[in-house]
Amino acid sequence: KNNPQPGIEAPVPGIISNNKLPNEQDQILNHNINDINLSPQFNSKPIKSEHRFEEEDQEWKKAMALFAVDERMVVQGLGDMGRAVHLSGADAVAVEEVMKVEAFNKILSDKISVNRSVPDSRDQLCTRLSYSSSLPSATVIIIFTNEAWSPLIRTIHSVLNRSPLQHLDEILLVDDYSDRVELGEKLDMYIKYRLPPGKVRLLRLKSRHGLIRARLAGANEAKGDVLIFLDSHCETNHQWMEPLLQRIKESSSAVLVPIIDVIDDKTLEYYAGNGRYFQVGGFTWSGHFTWIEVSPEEEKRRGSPVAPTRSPTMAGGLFAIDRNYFWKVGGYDQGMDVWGGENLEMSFRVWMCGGTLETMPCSRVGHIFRSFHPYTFPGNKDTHGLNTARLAEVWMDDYKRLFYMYRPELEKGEWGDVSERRALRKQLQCHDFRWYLDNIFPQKFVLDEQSYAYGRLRNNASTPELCLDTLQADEKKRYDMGMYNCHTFLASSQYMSLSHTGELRREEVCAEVQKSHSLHPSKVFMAKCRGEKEEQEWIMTKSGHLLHKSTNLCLDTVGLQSMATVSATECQPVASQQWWFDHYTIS
Ligand code: UD2
Ligand code: MN
Repeated sequence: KNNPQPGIEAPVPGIISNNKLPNEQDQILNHNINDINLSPQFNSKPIKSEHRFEEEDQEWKKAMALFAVDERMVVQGLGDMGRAVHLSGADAVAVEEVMKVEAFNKILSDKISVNRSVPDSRDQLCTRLSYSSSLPSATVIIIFTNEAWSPLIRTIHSVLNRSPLQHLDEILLVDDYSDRVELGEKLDMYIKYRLPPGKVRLLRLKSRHGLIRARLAGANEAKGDVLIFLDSHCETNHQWMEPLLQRIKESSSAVLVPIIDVIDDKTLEYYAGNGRYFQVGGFTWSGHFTWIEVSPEEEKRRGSPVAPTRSPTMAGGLFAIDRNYFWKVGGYDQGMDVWGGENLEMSFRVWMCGGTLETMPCSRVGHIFRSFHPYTFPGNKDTHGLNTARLAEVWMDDYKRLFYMYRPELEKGEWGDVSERRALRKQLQCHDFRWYLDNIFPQKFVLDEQSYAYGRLRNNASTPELCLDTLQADEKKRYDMGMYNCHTFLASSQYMSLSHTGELRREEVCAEVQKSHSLHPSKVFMAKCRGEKEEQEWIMTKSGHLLHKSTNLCLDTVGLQSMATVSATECQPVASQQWWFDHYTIS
């Protein structure tokens, strides 16, 4: 029912102190549901009008009864200042089950006030910045499909509590055809009786649109000068909106993202990080969003750790854009379904067509990163794959070859009609993808361009011929490189490059030799490329040896037990040390 495809991953939240201050201690909740106090924010009930019609009076009573059920669950002070909460007893058992359905701890979320406070996670320098009193107005667009009640309501309250209301035109909720009961009449009543009049509006879509078309529907209705999109499980931080509006006032083609703070899916802790450290957006050739470090060049260019920081891509859910610029630069691709890919599409498009994409370090918003999507994917389609194929066809020029190497099944062309998007690119006279790589993301490794040799790395000491292979390892962790029968086509698991800087590498990981004082051979393992000369440098000799520079050992298949790992050993003129790449860019 739910989609096993993971959502985006959380960024590294900076250094978090293990020695928490007394007021930062985790909370442990083991209570009896009958002795809890009502949270104070619920005590101020709306005033009952004297001349209320009977019908409305009935509705009001019904609403109050419904809200009272939620209010009784709330434990005062729980999770305040974003503190972690650990449930114990029967609750703890139930949590395990709920996490499998909701992908986050709904039981705990329901107990935490929708108005809870969060720690100010900003860099100290942020408090010294000042913002214009005449900022553009903003419409905050929150789309959702079957979102759980309490995170959605908490998102709304956090915006109301921590935004400059004079600049908030309205919060526009877009319900993407939810069927959870509480998101029906109860939500209408909540907006009517619990939220400030005129600030929150709900748009209900008549069919499932998917997040991309849902955002388009919201943008169509919005009246603010600036559109700010949020996911439906966020908590905004102090002064989160001002830096975004200020920057757009200065540059209307700047598309801005806040730093996305992590709200723990289980304890609902709002991680404060260390203020200064944050990551920006990258991508993989397989078409996925990744978090990357701010490059040293960008650190120099921006001048200050709290200045707008250029980001090659964005995660997608949380961003601000001038409303007119949003439409001018092409809105979104209407042909994209449900989830995935639209964030890279917009990132490439904005950069290639004259805009900028920047992280505003003084704007921070927390987000619950869920490990799967707690909603359906109609038709069980791989919408991330199909949407990404659309963007590759429109924006990536020849570089789409690298995407299709990872996703050969998508090359068949079920992505539909992209002619309108290609026309848009032409009409806007955008740069090409090569320009984007050279200028916006120069540190991105292009497997077959920045290499002396690339393709399968073959060794024929045994028959059939073997190729270096990841053996399906999880490339996020350090792993041992193995050998496997060579594939007849160039599969991504066997793709290796010998880079211009001497790395024997894949997209993100580089080969290293395990230092050992005892007997050879030494293990060869793959670890994150560090751009460091010593441990990750290899030399290809005329005789086809691959010599690891710092150990003076050669890549060797000798003594290969199973088809498991490959090793490095003393260099000798033997077949087990002779290697061939499929392609050489030098002779
Ligand atoms: C990330 C983005 C998300 C989106 C996605 C790529 C962040 C924090 N989140 O995934 O916004 O850009 O990458 O596509 O950057 N929704 C609908 N209709 C649907 C499906 C989803 O309205 O058919 C809503 C959903 O309720 C949520 C939002 O879209 O509010 C994003 O969905 P998600 O939270 O499952 O995506 P996430 O955070 O893994
Ligand atoms: Mn999300």
